[in-house]
Order: sequence, then structure tokens, then C-alpha cells
Amino acid sequence: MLTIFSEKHTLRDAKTELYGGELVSPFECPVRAEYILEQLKSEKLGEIIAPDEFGLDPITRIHDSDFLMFLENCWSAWQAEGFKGEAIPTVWPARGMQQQRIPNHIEGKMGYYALAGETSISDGTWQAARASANVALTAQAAIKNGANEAFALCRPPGHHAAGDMYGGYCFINNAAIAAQAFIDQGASRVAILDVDFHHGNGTQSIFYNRADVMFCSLHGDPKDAFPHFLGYADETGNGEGEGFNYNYPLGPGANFQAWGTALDDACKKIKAYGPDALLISLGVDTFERDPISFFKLISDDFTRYGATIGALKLPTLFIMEGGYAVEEIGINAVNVLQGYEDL
Ligand code: Q9C
Ligand code: ZN
Repeated sequence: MLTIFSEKHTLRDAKTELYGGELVSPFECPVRAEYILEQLKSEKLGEIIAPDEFGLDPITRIHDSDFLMFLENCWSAWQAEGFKGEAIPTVWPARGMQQQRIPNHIEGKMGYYALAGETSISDGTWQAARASANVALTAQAAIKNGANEAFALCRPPGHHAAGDMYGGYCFINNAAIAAQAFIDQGASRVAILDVDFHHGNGTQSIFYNRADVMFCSLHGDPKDAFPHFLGYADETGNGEGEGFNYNYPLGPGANFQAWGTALDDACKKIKAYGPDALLISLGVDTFERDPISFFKLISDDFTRYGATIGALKLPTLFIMEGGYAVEEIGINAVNVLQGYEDL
């Protein structure tokens, strides 16, 4: 399998994450990508290439330009205030307050564009997010040009980022821009299967009113898990998009039996939809020893579900999302790709 990887992921190297009332070293850290890369090499999965530069056009198909300008300028505006730490929001447009007017002050802007407060913005964040988007777009182009599958080793991840919001370690929605690229190049239907432990709220919201991109997500029940405010089973799409969004929330302790049953159902939906391409938002934070998640998949389960995805026999673009048990992140991610290939 062809892998796309950019060294520029290291530019995303925040020092702080607001977690349990403390500023801790971020779970979403550079070594994650390095472990995956090492495992790809030692398992000889195939060629690993650097991304091409696609510019902002395919990104603005999904994200608002004012939001992208905010991401680009946030760190310098924050520093200009003389703040000593990394950029973290402290105020939001909560219930009953103004939702439409974007403040001038960086503290107001942070709250306007942030969907959560754990994700610090710092020097290099924007550059790494851009490189991550280029990784996804390069993999998409490879499939468009005839490859049957590709792995976009994206970092930072993307599935929590909405059209105008960042958070949950995500800034640009890599899966969404790749799906949109397929559509813009002539695909009639694209399916996104999100197997990250967390609900892909950004991807869901981006395509919620559309029938040309189906979204299916298996995740920790929002009653109990981040992002808490989206991902319920009764969110099935809106307008033309009704019937093209499927959520499979699962409770604490879900093992492969429960998770695999949900996967089989999602795969049935995808098969019936008959997409031209399949995107997998590949988070491996479903692993039993993930430090911030509560599913109980073991490493062999990742191989098993890779084969289930392969059985769909669709052109498939794997896009890296979460996974924070760094020691095993490479094994678990590459197991999915090998399960897919060895089918
Ligand atoms: N107590 C991704 O996997 N905070 N993002 C969770 C847990 C945010 C995860 C707090 C988790 C974001 C791409
Ligand atoms: Zn996740």
C-alpha cells in the first residue's frame, strides 16, 4: 500500500493540553506519527512518499476563509497580547449570547472558532495542519489516478474540525477535503467510515445536508465521551442528506463483539449506497490500553476489521486520525492496513 507522509507534522508540537484542570503534555504528539512510520517500514508495507502542494483551494471547499485566516494568524495575535502560554480559549458564545458576530479580540475569536478547550494553538500549528491536508489530498490524487488504496499518514488529525471550528486536536478536516476532492473530480457518491473512538462531529456536520457523501461513525456514546454534544443514533441527516448519516454510539467497555456488530451494519449501509470511493477515518484509540478512551479492542481485532473493510472491494483511502497508546499505535494502525491487504 502506498503511504503519504510529511516530515512537517513535527511542526505541530504544542507543549500544553488542558486536561483535568492541569496543563499536561499533549496526548496528540509527534512521536505518534514516528511510531506508525517505523512500523510501516519494518512491515514493508510499500512505498512512502512526501505530499504535493495543493494550495488553499481544496481546503476552502470545506472550510470558511475567515476560519482559515484565524488559524493562520492566531498564534501571532496571541503573542501580540503578551500572553505567556499557548493559545487556549476561555470564553464561548454560550446559550443566549451572540452567535453571529465575530469579535476582534483574539480571546473572543478563540472562543468563536473553538469547539473545545483542550487543543492549544502554538507556533507551527497552521503549517503542520496545511501539510496534513496535503498528505490527504496527495493520497486522494493517487486513488483518483488509479491506485486502489492509499494510506494518508495525517498528523494533526482532522475529524473534529468543522467548517468553521477547530478542537479535539483537529484544525483542518482532512477526510472532508479528500471526500470533496473526489466529488469535485466527478465522483457521484463517496462514503466516509469513521472508526476513531471519538465521534467525527466535524465530518458529520460538514456533510449533514448532503446525499453525495455518506457518513458512518462508530464511537463512544456522547453521553459518556468527547465530543459530548453530537454523535447520537437519531442524527440521521437533514433535508437531502436525510438517510445518509449513521451513528453507532457504544458504551464503556465495548469489545470487538459489540464493535464488530456495529461495523458489519455500517458496512451493509455503505455497500447498499454503492460509493465510488471509501474513506476511512482511521483512529486506533479504540484500543484497550488507550489512555483517554474506553473501548476494549485488542491488536488482533484491528487486523480482523481491516479485512472486513477490504471485503467491500472499494477504492479505499485510509486517513489517520487518533490513537494515544503510542507504544502500540504503529502495530494497531498497520494491522488494519495489513488486514485490508491480506484479504
Ligand atoms: N477525558 C482525536 O482522537 N479530550 N481527538 C478528551 C478525555 C479530547 C480526541 C478528554 C479528545 C480528542 C482525533
Ligand atoms: Zn479519537
